[in-house]
Amino acid sequence: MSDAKQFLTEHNDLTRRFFLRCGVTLAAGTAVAANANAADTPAELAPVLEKLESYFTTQDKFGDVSRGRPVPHTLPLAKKKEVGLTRETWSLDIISDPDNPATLGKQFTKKDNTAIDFAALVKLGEKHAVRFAKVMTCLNIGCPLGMGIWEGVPLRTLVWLTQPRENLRRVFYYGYHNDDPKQIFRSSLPVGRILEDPDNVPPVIACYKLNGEWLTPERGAPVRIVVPEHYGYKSVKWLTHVVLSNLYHANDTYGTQNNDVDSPMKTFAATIHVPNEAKADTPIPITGYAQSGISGLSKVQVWVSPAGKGWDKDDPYFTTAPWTNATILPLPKKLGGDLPGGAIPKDTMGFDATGKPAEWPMRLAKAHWAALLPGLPAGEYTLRCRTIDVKGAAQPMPRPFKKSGRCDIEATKFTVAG
Ligand SMILES: Nc1nc2c(c(=O)[nH]1)N[C@H]1C(S)=C(S)[C@@H](COP(=O)(O)O)O[C@H]1N2
Ligand SMILES: [Mo]
Repeated sequence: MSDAKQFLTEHNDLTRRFFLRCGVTLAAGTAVAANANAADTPAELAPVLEKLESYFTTQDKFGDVSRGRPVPHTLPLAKKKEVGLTRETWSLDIISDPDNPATLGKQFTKKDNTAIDFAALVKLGEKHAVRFAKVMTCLNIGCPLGMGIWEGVPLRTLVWLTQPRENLRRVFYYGYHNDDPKQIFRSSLPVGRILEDPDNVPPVIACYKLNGEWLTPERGAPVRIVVPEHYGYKSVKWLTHVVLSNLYHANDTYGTQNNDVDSPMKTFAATIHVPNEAKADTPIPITGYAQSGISGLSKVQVWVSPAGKGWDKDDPYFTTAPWTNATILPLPKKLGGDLPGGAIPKDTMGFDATGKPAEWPMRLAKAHWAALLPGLPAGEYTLRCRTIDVKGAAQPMPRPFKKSGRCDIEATKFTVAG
């Protein structure tokens, strides 16, 4: 065994024993029932757990990815009213694609005064609305923009209103873009995805509420699309048009920028807190988040190695490294996100009547994790983290293609001072 491997194996054993000594809360691989602030949390971890971001994100704290000159949510109120970007003035065209027509019994247009207005959408919501938790992540940005409970009418409810008969294979949609075709931001889905939901994935929705409140202009008010299993670009804001088409392939604007527009969200982990400099032989508290993508999340794992030691060339994803399980934290009591009454809204998919999640960690959502590393001798180290999906496959691998969603096995350097 090489020196590096020897060290790592020993360190791994140490880590495992250390975790066990930390009791139930941090026992590797144990289902965590306790709250993050529970009394049996090791003292070293408590301060960094207190500093963790809230589980849900308030609307104004979301990272914003908005195109347009000017960006539509910055328009003055009078202009917003004029162009239909308020709840009172909004309406939605649902039409057949002139270039690849679908055969519809009915179309809804502003021109004919038949477009669906906000009151009609909310009325449909009384019977059909759904709400579900989802993390919003940009395909081109490493970390999630925010975690929310999104609410709206399933897009299929609107599609069925058109009485489609045949030649309908794809649905594309776009939002307000300053009436300038060059600024259009369009996304698309196969019609089958809109009409049916795979596994336990929630429906694609025409969304008007986030965390129990009307969407804010920045988040896409009055109405945006939200696609549960996809990166953010499919969730078009300031929605104005849904187009039913016989096109048989994607025509997303994001695709023209070399992005893989068929790749759903991936599972990966990243750190939030790693000390820049730790003390020798003193336990090191680490926190992070994980995104549960389409293949779910069962474990977060960490691995510390001396910096610059390298690894087998034949094992670029470190599959044989001595990974140790970190602890996935439970849903905290304080949910954040300015949820009304601080509670999960009633009838949110995936939660029971008391607000308890049916499965944890939740798919297509975020989870926080923590680990307490045993003390290390002075030196430079690299901390890596990865995830294991629900089928037991390590993620994110083997997928190095950034354009299908950035997520590496994160590597963070830190120093242990002598
Ligand atoms: N109309 C419109 N919708 C849009 C965008 C845009 O530029 N214009 N950006 C998209 C992208 S690329 C992402 S990642 C998400 C970000 O959503 P957020 O700003 O609410 O966090 O919005 C999507 N919806
Ligand atoms: Mo994005």
